[in-house]
Amino acid sequence: MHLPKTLALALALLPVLASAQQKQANYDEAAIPPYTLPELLISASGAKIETSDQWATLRRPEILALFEQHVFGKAPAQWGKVAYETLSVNNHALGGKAVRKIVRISLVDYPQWQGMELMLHLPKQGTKPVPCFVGASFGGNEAVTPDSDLPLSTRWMRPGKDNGVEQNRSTDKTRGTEKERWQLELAISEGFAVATYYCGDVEPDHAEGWKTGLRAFLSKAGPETQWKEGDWGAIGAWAWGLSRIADFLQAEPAVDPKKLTVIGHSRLGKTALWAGAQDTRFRIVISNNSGEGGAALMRRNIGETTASITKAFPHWFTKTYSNYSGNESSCPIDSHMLVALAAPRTVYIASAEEDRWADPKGEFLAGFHAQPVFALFGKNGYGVAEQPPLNAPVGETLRYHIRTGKHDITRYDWEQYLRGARSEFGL
Ligand code: GTR
Repeated sequence: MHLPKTLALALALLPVLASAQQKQANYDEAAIPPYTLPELLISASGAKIETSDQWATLRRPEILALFEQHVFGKAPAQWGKVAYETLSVNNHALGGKAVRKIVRISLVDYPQWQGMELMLHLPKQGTKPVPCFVGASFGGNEAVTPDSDLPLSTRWMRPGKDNGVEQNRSTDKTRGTEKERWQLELAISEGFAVATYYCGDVEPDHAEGWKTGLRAFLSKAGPETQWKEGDWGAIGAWAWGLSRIADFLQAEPAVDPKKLTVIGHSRLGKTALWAGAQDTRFRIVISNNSGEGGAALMRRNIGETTASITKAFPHWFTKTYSNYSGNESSCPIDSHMLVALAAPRTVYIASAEEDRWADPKGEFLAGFHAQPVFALFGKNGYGVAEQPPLNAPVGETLRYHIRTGKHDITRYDWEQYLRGARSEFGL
């Protein structure tokens, strides 16, 4: 399908708008207006939360509902029967080190939706079920793997500087363009499986993408749907996709379903946080440079703001979220609460020095201010009161690092995540 000209133009202008917004943003700590974070440990009725039980039964459900209502929207409760179809198995993937399966996950009652193509890389040796990373990718499976034998995805792709996408479609030049971001060989060599899917299989990442995505297909009105305040956005839909992978992995004999880690970078880091908040099967939640709408505190007006994100990417969130543009203090949540929703499971937040747009300090502080909830469970948090120096990871159940370099997910980041996961899973 070709996009209408106006939409194609708007998409072409997005990078220009984004870089203009990034240049004009505030980067001065001293210019952040004073703020007070919403209370984590006082319930809506004013009750003090003093035990892990009170947190789990009273406060956690309240906060989850607030995030649905004000930020990400509420996912539908039902989608009928799910079908799994193995499309291919390659026993010699990654130079013979891995087995790679491609499995289509689709919905029996919603055949209009083409489904999502899960790509699962498994270590070759060993008989014991292995822990598994689960994440969404920016491009098709052919972008993630360094192997060149996969058919190219035929779905809509967002053009990027170096992703080989032409006329919104993958080309042979797209192959392997995300391989640095997905350190498959490293993970496999340490005994981990990695499950990925292209986020655009669930919903193409542009303002009109929902019309050809899961959100429209699950709604009775289809592409005529009028999105109301509180309805789910693209991040909610992408997070739904991650949970469908977790479903599949419950019955995959090569994977230990009790050792799942959800991971994501940037917009897909926001997605990982939201998936981890809702789906407790994810034992570790990794936010890599997730920034505004992810780990960064929204009340810190520095770098990207609620106003800029909801203007550039209105489709990521529920409509209600944009009401807090320039008015963050009236929002009943902030990102420390999103991190706290994962307690007592492990959360790893990572920033990059040059990624000022994502507000590294705000990302650090979200974990810092979530610590009281982890403490209710007897869990140790960062173990430090200040953002640590560059390339010096800290923490236990709450982990953090800031590395040198720009907005990205790198081998260094993966090395730290793997170390965290080994310690969490006692490996
Ligand atoms: C930026 C956006 C960020 C971040 C990033 C990405 O343009 O402003 O919130 O999510 O995209 O996903 O790479």
